Amino acid sequence: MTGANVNGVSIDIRPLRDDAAIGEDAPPSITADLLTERAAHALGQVDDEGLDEIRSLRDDFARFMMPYKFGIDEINTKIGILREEFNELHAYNPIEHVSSRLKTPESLIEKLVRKGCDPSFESIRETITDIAGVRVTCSFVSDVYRVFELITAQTDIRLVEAKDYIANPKPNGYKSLHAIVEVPVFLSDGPVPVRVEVQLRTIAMDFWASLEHKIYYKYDRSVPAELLSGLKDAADTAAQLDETMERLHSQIRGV
Ligand code: 0O2
Repeated sequence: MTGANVNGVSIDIRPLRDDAAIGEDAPPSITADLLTERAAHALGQVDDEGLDEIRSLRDDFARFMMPYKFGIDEINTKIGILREEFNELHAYNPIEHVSSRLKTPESLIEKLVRKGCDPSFESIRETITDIAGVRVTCSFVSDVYRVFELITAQTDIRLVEAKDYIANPKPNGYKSLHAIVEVPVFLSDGPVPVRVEVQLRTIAMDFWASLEHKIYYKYDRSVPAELLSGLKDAADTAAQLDETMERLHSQIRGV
């Protein structure tokens, strides 16, 4: 077997780097470029029934993930409204930057394994609370708490859990305020409560967390002690900067 149709996509099953066989005029498809020889061989063993199962699993997964995307849309709309209102009516805006992401299948599987979670959709829904994530970056620590209050006080939002890593930083120095919220998403057959993790932090905390995240993955979670201690120092410096900025901000505003 040299070709297959998986999930409606034509797959050219030829070993990796078999450039001569692919030829310059080969039509675009998920070709040998993307498949290792082993993966190509494994795919070649899948019969029609197997392909149907793969297709059905793909559809179930897409159906499972879809509400999370809509949950992100709902939270982004809420934050966008707050942001616009502050811009229009107030002298300054507490929200500097907003980003969002759906957890990748790889990251989801890694977390399932790490948490020893049963691989059923029901238990994934219960255990993995950051499949949908929205990150809000604020200028000052007081803004972080203010935006948290404004979001969680909305009547259609249910606060499932708050993790205050600003008051109680993680041992590595990580600071952020996490709100796991449930927001209703209105699908054609009715409303579905969807969990979204909203991470709120200052610019300094965000700067630190992005670097730490990169280092953590670069060293595959076994970060050398020297770097860990450097990161902890940097977290302390970031915290001092936040304190100073907050003080100056209060002075300017005459608080
Ligand atoms: P990604 O790549 O951002 O999706 P946990 O057991 O801590 O992994 P849990 O119980 O969901 O999971 O805890 P928590 O504390 O709410 O962590 C969820 C997310 O917060 C993480 O998702 C990170 O985005 C962020 N986070 C938590 N701790 C740290 C940290 O020490 N450093 C950085 N940079 N980010 C952190 P993921 O799935 O780990 O990663």
